Amino acid sequence: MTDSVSTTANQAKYRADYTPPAFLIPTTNLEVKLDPEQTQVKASLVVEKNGVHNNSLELDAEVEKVVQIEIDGEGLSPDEFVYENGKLTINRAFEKAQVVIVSEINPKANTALEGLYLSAGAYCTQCEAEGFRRISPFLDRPDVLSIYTVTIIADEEQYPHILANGNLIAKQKDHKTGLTSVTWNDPFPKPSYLFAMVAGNFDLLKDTYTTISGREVSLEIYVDKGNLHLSDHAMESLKKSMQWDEAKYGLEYDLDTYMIVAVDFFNMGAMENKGLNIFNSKYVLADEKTATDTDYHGVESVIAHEYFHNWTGNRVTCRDWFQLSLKEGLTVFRDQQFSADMGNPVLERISHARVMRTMQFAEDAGPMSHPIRPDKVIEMNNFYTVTVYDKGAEVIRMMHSLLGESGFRKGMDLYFKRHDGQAVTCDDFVSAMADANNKDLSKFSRWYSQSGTPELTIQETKTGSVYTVEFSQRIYGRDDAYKALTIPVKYEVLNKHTGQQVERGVFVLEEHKGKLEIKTDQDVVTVLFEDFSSPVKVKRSLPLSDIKLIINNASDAFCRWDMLQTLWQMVAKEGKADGEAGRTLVNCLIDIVLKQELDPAIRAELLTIPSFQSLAEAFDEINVDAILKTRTLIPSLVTEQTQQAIRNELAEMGPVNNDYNKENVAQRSLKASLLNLLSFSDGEEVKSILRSVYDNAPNMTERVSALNASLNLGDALVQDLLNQMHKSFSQQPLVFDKICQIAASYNGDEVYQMMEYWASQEEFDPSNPNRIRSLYGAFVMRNPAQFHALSGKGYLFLERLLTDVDAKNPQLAARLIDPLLSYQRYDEQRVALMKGVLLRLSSTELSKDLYEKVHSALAN
Ligand code: B3K
Ligand code: ZN
Repeated sequence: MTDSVSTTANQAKYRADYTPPAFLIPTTNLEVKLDPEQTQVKASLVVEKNGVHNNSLELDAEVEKVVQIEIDGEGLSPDEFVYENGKLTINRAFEKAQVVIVSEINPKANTALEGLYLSAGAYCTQCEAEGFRRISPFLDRPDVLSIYTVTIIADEEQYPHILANGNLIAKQKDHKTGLTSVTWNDPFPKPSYLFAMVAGNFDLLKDTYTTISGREVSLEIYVDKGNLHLSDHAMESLKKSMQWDEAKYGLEYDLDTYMIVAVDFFNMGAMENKGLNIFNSKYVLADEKTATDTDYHGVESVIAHEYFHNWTGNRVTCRDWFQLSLKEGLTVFRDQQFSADMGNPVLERISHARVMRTMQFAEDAGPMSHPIRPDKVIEMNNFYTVTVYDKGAEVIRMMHSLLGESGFRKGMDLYFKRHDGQAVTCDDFVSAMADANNKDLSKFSRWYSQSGTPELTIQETKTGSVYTVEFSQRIYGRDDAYKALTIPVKYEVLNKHTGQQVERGVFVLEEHKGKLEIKTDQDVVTVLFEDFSSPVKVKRSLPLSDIKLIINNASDAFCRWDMLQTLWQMVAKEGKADGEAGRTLVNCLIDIVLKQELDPAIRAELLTIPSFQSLAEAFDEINVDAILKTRTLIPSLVTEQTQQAIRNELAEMGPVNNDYNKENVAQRSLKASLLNLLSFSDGEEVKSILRSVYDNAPNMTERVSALNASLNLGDALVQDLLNQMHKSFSQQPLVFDKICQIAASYNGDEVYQMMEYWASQEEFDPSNPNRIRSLYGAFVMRNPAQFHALSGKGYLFLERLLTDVDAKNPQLAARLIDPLLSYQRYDEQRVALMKGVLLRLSSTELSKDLYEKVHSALAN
């Protein structure tokens, strides 16, 4: 009847403007007749007024066409409703009614991969945050919970697996049309963002899990035909997650079936739809031939994350999208705890600290900086950020530190007791934690409302037998507005000469300034922020001798690693490797290369060269050349003196046994670090070592290690090994992605030809986000030498890419632009170049997603 005029204004929404929904939808019946270009969706909704008012029913709607509307069985005339600007407004008054809306959508044309779309021939959905409105007009907001019954009609021969949330309740074939209709019911009321449906032809891996109370749950993983052998690790991870959540939090799964569908076209990692998770195949498929240890870890932690959402997110959900961290920060914290229990807790903390310091601190210092609970949003999809997720998880972790393991658990229990089945706020979560522990967390909750990274200045003094550590917190440039945050500082005091422990504890800083006083006659130094106990920047000038002492003696391996990073940053800032800091760093690294008795997992981390971004963190104005230079000079100097030792050790190690377990992973990662160091000593011999590691590698982890190391030895070797990999793994998209990623990281000018070459291969489908991220995402994120080249070529490359991608897939484009947003932190020439790109982009027609980022970058 009416065509939509789909112009969505770039208007901001504010957290402070929240009002409860004017109507509720307790039940939703959907009938979906699948067709690639004309899918028909009939929604039969029970709609009732919420409170006393005379408002019209205004539904969110971004469907192709609204075909028909009925209220209590009576069709509406065209003047009784308006469909424009993303809203379907129904102008007929009622208290409670059966509202039927028939609409039409086009899954094939859906390149944004939001709503219902086709992924390599299979129908699938992605509704979070606001994608359901692209399937059917609805109150598409997380505080409207509804019980869904969904009937999908399709040709069963073409789509043997027809799935939706909950339990299968009916299936029948219409012999006239030849079509099958399948009906699912989800007994748990849920918001529309958790709706999902899938129809496709898959291989199915089935297993069962008996819950702690003895209920048998059917576990089903659906993968593309031919990939069944790649799904075992995902199934094991799922069972471990279910067991862990019962043991750790007393949380049991609640439906009879848990389904996971792996699809190739997906904008992010995975989605926790109730009972029917949809996953990017990258986080499901793995075997040792094609996946690295990092991939195995990724599968295990993403499976866990989505599973944990069943309670933190689905059973208790968010009142509005500003509260996203309620479910994401908490669920990331839970998946971090899980991964630490499954693997190595220190490595986990190192990786969280890396994410925080490189990505989150940068975001929080840039134009898109926001508190973990944002106040203003234009496009919600732009707020699935490292701030909401990872800083959110750090805030939960600090609560855990303050309340202790059992206090935290008491808080979680009370949270579920109070709020199961509800849509709530971050304040509700903090209140449950506070009430369960009789603690006042009102000051602590400032972490939810204040953005930016606190800077802690540390000063140590010794008077008589009192050793004092003074802390003062601030955010540069925000002195008036900055409210003191609660900052737990886990510390250890060491004897300056012997490295022996004098004391260990937790100091909680609650005001702008605070003092930790220790009575001791010894000469001491403190190790601060053990286990990365708070997400803050530390400003402290320690003599090199103390730094060395901490690297060698701190009880917490995280802090040993951390001090070494500080040393790297000092060298980068000095801009030379032969200064005092440079010499100390080289000596420390040499020691570590030679100290074979150290724990291999930690040794591997200590020998990893910090990323460009993590060294950049040390600069107010990022010195690109100094960072690039430091990242090659230091390892070259280390290798100059340890080459033979490294070669010997590598020869002794040989290929590592294939199984994915802690010990093997540690050995492989040590091997990767050693190979990488070795690659800084030039020469044919090193090339042939890398070649032989590649050729003899029993698994993908070792192949990728050899390839990454080859990046330092010229494009010929890289290309050669990449071609070899391509030949052995043709038509395997996830391996192809690794090839793209490595090629795009090559730091010479040849990278452009290399990218062109790989983009011209049959496997490179530019409409698949995984391909774009692997090739071009790697270029902008992992190739600082070329991306930041002074010619401006890297920036122009990104500009063209963004224009291209934004027209088809705004969410993807909005992720790729991130490195440009920090443009103000670079030198004058680069600022001008990057700003030029942003200005030109701002004068073109942009998606809401890019619009928000480009305009906030330019407004600052
Ligand atoms: N909740 C989803 C993310 C949705 C992103 C929408 N743009 C996955 C997760 O965090 O588990
Ligand atoms: Zn999540």
